[in-house]
Amino acid sequence: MKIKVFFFVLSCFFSVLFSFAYADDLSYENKQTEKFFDKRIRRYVDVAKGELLVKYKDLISIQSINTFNSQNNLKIVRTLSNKKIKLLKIADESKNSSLKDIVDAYNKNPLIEYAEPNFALYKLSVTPNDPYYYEQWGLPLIHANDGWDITKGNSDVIIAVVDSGIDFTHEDLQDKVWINPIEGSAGNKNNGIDDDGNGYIDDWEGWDFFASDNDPSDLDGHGTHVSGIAAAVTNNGKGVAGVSWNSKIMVVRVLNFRGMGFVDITADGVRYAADNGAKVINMSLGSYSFVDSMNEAVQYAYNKGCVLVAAAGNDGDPTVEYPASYENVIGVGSIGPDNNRSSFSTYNESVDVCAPGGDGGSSNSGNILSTYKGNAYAYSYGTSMSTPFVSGLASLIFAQNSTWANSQVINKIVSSADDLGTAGWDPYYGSGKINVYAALSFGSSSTQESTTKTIYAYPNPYTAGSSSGVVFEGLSGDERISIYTLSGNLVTSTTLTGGASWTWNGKNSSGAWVTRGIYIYFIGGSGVKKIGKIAIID
Ligand SMILES: [Ca+2]
Ligand SMILES: [Ca+2]
Ligand SMILES: [Ca+2]
Ligand SMILES: [Ca+2]
Repeated sequence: MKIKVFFFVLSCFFSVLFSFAYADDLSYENKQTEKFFDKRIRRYVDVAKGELLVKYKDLISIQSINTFNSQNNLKIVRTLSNKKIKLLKIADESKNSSLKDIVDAYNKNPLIEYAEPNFALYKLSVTPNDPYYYEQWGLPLIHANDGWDITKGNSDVIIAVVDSGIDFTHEDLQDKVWINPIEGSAGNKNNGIDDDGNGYIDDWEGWDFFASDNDPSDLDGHGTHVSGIAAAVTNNGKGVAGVSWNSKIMVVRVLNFRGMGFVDITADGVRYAADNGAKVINMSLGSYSFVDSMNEAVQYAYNKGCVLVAAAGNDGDPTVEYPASYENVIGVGSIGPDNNRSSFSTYNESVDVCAPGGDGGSSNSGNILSTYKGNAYAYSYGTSMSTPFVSGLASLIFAQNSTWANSQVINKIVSSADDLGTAGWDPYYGSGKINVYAALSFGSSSTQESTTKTIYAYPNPYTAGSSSGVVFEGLSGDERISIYTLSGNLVTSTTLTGGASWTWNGKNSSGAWVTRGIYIYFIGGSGVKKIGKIAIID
């Protein structure tokens, strides 16, 4: 009994407070809303309860305004900066006035230019409802949540994950798998016929290049983890969020149950992705050797319009890894939650940008949570994890700009990155941390296609000890150049501090002449990745 009395007193108090509030000014912090059916968009929206914005025509008398307002149970509470517009509110809330009827009545009055409810607005930053999203520090770190206001991707943009396959039964991935439209249609799925004539029989959900069959299920877990980072089913109330909510994942299995593969099938896998409609190819894998057949497959896919993204490596030193070091591949380094380079992240000319890859620590919280085989979720770290963040971003840019060339997408990713480390491009962070929001904010503005830099190195072959050395021309003056042996040992390295040319004197970093043979040079810089061979002869 006492409790009821208490509530009665309290409600009286509040009603007094509210009437006072809107009579004086409007209490915006506590303003109530009601639902209003907006005929123009045919849906219910939130509007301020009992409020109306009215624009009066010129030469209307204050008397006629007041008369019409009181006939409709309204009173003026505020004049907007545009003095012709008044905010009106229901004067006596005990009378049952319908906002819809009031709006209609005011719009029919010839003295009134227009009348409309005081529509509510909401902040537009997107927080997906996936329960583990709050563990996914990597997504806000690259401003993915802000970027999702602009686009959440498009199912026409396919990301090929060239990896260990995928867990097709995973609750947070199964709806995202690319289905080959011809092989996947009824009757064609497992009929033993190569219905689309692409050379792979019944490849309706990707291909297993390791086992040469049509079941690229993940026996390792790596490919499932990578796939979830790029494009897990997002905002489904389950598991994790992916960078691209709507892209499809093409499953290309080239790594076995231990996460090991070979370049022959990987090269075929990259070509398969390019030939079957992938726009983005994620390669969270690498080896130390330059392989012509693999490089040719990468360039083939690039020339078909794909954006290729590869992990820089987990050696924590400048050791060169491929495919990240091939030309036209976005090489990705790793950062931890503090924006510092992960200690394991390879630093060299291959690094174009960096993305979250974990701190490599023993506590999970600094590492990357994603989907895992067995319909599970797991933490992992490595530049393998950084790479699909960039692939996801590439797919969002393609979704926003469907006519763009791959070079424009690459340019946008690099040019919108947040610089880290020393100013400008550097071998630790590349051009910086990817920024999804920045990449999409001005995404539709025209972007220059990356100018293909022509850099010459001559004479080549070079006779050791002759003339002045091997001259590199066509440089911008801020690049880093490294010379390696064919087996990957660093001979010498320099970071330019100006000048359009640089000369290698044919000596190693200790000042000794190198022996005859083939050497590989790498040139890295902002939007620049050049690789070439120099022959040293006696
Ligand atoms: Ca086929
Ligand atoms: Ca078939
Ligand atoms: Ca999810
Ligand atoms: Ca930098």
